[in-house]
Amino acid sequence: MTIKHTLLSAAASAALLAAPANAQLFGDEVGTDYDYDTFNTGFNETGYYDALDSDSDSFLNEGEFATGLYNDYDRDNDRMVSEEEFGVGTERYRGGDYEASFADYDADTDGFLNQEEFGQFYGSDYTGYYSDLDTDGDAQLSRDEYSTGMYNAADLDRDQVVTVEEEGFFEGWFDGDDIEAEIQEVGDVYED
Ligand SMILES: [Ca+2]
Ligand SMILES: [Ca+2]
Ligand SMILES: [Ca+2]
Ligand SMILES: [Ca+2]
Repeated sequence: MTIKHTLLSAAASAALLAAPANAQLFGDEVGTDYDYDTFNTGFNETGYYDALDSDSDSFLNEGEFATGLYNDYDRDNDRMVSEEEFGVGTERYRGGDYEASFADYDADTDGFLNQEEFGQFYGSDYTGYYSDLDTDGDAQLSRDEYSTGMYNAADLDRDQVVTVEEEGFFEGWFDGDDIEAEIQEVGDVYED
């Protein structure tokens, strides 16, 4: 997968800037399409990235990224990834055609992936995803690399606009839950 952010044409940006300021993605009521810059400004105000950056060095190392991924897969916040959550998360990040077998990673066959089991899955299926997001290749995700990567992941049709429908990618991200507390509870998932 190639992750590359292309700037919108000036005309398209101007049209988007003229759109209503109300934003569904970041909590208001009226749906709004997002170009990258508008998204990025709103995203940085949410504190989401800072919550993932648990050692506060302003980068996401691979462990911090994996913990955030686990937290996102775990839709119902019971700190376990069910088979259904596994399917939803994998389709969201990797697309509907991506093949990954839950049973391969549920080592104790209790029907859930805990952090250690998910870490095995991460190590086998996501390290390349992380390096794709790391566009400058320094083995760290900067704030911009992360927000660009997530924006592009949400932009399913790759038209450089995240429409209200495509915003479903971020469902549950900015719902007012204490993401920092969630991340602490998840703890370590993967160490490279
Ligand atoms: Ca960090
Ligand atoms: Ca769960
Ligand atoms: Ca980087
Ligand atoms: Ca799109």
